[in-house]
Amino acid sequence: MPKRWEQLQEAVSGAERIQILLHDDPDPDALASGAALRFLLQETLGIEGQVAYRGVVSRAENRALVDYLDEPMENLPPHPVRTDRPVALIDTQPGTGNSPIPADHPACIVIDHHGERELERVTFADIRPWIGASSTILTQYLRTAELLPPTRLATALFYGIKTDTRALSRDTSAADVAAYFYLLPFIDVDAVVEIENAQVPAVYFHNLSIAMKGARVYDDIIFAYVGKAGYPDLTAEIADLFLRLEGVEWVICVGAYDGAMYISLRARNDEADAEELAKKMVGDEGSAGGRNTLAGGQVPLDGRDPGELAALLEKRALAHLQVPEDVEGEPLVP
Ligand SMILES: [Mn+2]
Repeated sequence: MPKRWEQLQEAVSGAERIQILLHDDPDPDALASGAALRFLLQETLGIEGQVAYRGVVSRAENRALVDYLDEPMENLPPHPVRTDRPVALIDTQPGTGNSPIPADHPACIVIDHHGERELERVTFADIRPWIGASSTILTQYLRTAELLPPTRLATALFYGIKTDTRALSRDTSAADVAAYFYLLPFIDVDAVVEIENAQVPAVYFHNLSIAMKGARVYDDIIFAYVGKAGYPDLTAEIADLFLRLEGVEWVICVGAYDGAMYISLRARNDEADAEELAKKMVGDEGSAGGRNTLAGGQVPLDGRDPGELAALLEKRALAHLQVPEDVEGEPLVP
C-alpha cells in the first residue's frame, strides 16, 4: 500500500488542478470515492480537485447523500469528456460503458474495483476487482497518508462500502470489512439513518406497480419491466427490492428512460456472473458492465417500441440462463 501511495503521488506531481471523474449516474461508492480522492490530494499535495460526472444522481438515498456530503460537484454534458486538465477516473475505467472518457483518453489516476480492462494511456492504475467497493480502496489511501476522515467524508465512504457490498453480504473482502469498521467511529449515524430512509417520489410507486403486475417468475429467476421509468436509477431500486423474493437467485429489471432501455441485474450467488449476462443481453447494440452479483447496461431504443424491446431482452436473458423456450413464467402477483 505505501508503494501504491507513492506511485499515486508521482502520477500527479506538478499538477495544480485535477478533474476527478466518476462513472455516469454515479452511485454512493463513486460519489464517496471521488470526494475522498479530492480530500486526499488537497490535504497532502495541495492539488485542487474538481469532482464531476455525467448523467443524474436520481435515487432518493443517493440524492440525500449528495446533499449531506455538501461537496461541490459538477454535472457534465452527455457527450464524452475531452479535457486537457489531468483527469482521475473513479469506480470505472476509460472506455467502459459507464465511463465519461473513451479508452484513448489519458488519465493520470484510475481507481476501480471492476474487472481490469486494457488501459492505454493511464499513468497510475489501482484496479482491484477482489475488493467490494472503491470506497475501501480510498479509505486505505487515507490511512496510509495518515489522514483522519472528516465526519461527512467518513459517513459517505462508510455508506459507499455498505451499499456496494450490501452491508458486507456480497462481493466482500477482508479489506472491505476492515475499512467499514475503521470508519465506524468517525461516522454520523443519524445521517446514515436519514439517507437510508430518504423519501421517494410518487413515480417510484407508479413504476413499481407496473413492474409488479407484469413481473414473471421462472423458477429462481424474476423478470420485470417497469415501463417508462421516472428516472434512471429506478430499475436498480426495483431490482434490489425483488431480490427479497423467496427463492430468487436472479433479478432482471428493465425500464425505458430518455431514448434508451436501462437494464439492472442482481444475483444472490457470489459465483454468478451478472456482468456476463448484462453483456449477453445488450449484445453489440449497447453497453454493459458490472460485477458478479450486480450489473447494468443500456440499449438505445432507436425508435423501437419499449415493450417489444423489453420482451426481446427478456428472451435473451432467459436463453443465456438456459431456461427452455417453452417454459412460461408464473406471474408474480395473480
Ligand atoms: Mn463501486
